[in-house]
Amino acid sequence: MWYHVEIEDHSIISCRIIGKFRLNGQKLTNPVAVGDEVEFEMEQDGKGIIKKILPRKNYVVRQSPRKKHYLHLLASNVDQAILIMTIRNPNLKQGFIDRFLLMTEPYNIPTTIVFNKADLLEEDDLLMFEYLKDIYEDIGYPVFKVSAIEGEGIEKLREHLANKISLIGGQSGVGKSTLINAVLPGIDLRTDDISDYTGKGQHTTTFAEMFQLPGGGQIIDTPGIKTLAFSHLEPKDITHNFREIFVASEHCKFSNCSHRNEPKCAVKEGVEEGTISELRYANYLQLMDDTEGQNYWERHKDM
Ligand SMILES: Nc1nc2c(ncn2[C@@H]2O[C@H](COP(=O)(O)OP(=O)(O)OP(=O)(O)O)[C@@H](O)[C@H]2O)c(=O)[nH]1
Ligand SMILES: [Mg+2]
Ligand SMILES: [Zn+2]
Repeated sequence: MWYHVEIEDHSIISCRIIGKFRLNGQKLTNPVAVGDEVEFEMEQDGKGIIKKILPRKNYVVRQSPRKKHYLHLLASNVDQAILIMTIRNPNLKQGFIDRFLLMTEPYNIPTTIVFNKADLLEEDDLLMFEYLKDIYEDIGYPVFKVSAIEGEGIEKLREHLANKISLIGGQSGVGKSTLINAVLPGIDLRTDDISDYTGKGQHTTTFAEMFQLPGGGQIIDTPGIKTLAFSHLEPKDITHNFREIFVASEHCKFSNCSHRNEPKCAVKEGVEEGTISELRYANYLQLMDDTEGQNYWERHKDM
C-alpha cells in the first residue's frame, strides 16, 4: 500500500508504512488516513517510509465493513464534515444521517447535511426535505439543498467550504464526486452511473483523496459508505452523541437513564412535548438496541 504524502513545496512523495498501528487500543485496517500529518524518511529510490504519525486533532472512524473487530479511519484533522444525501436516486435512507453523526459528534466536528440532486425532487420530496431540514437545523446542523448538475446552491456550498478542511461523505451514488467537480471545475473526478443503488454496485471513488481549494482550504472526497455499524461503541456513546438527548438528560431522574422505560425521563417528556424530534428519538432507540445486541454477542462469543 502506497500513501501519497504532500510536502512543503506541494510535491507528492509515495510512502510506505511499516508496523502495526492502533487507535485507542483498537486495531485499524488502515494505519494512516487522509488528513494525517506524518514524518517520513527518504529511501534511495526516491520513495519514503513513514516513521511517525503526528498527534491528531480529531478523526472520523467507523467499524471496518470487512473486519468486524477492526476500525476504519476515514480521515483525520478535519474542520468540518459535509454529509451528502439524496431523497431520490438513490432513495432516502434517513437513518443514515444519525449514524453518520455518530462519527462526527464525539469530536464535535461541525457537520452540514447537503441534499444533492435537487433537480429530481417532486412536491412530496420537497416536503420531506423541509421536514428533515427543520429537524436538523433545530439542533444545530445546517441543511442545504443543491444540484451538482444544474448548479443550484453550488455557490453557497463553495462559500461554506472556503478556508476549511472538509470531509465529504455519504453513500455511493449520491454525487459526492460530481459535487466536488462542480465546486472545483477543472479537477474532473471520475463519476459514474450506478446501475444498482441497493448498494451492491461498484463504488466509483475507491480511495479518499484531498484537493486544494483555489482560495484556501481543502476538500476530501471519500468512497461511498454502504453501511455504518458501530460494534466499537457502547450504549453510553449513543446517549452522549445525540446532542439534544444529551442536553435534556441532565433533567432525567436517573443519572444513568437510558431514556427508554425509566420514570421521570426528561427525554421522553421532550418527545411528548415536541421539543425532541420523534424521528431522532426512534433512531436513538434503534441504535441503542443495535449496540446492546452487538455487545451481547460480543460478551458471549466464546459460548
Ligand atoms: N440528476 C442529478 N444527478 C446527479 C447529480 N449529482 C450527481 N448526479 C449523478 O449521480 C451519479 C453518481 O455520482 P458520483 O459523483 O459518482 O457519486 P459518488 O457519491 O461520488 O459515488 P461513489 O464515488 O461511488 O461514492 C452520476 O451519474 C452523476 O451524474 C445531481 O445534482 N442531479
Ligand atoms: Mg465518488
Ligand atoms: Zn431519560
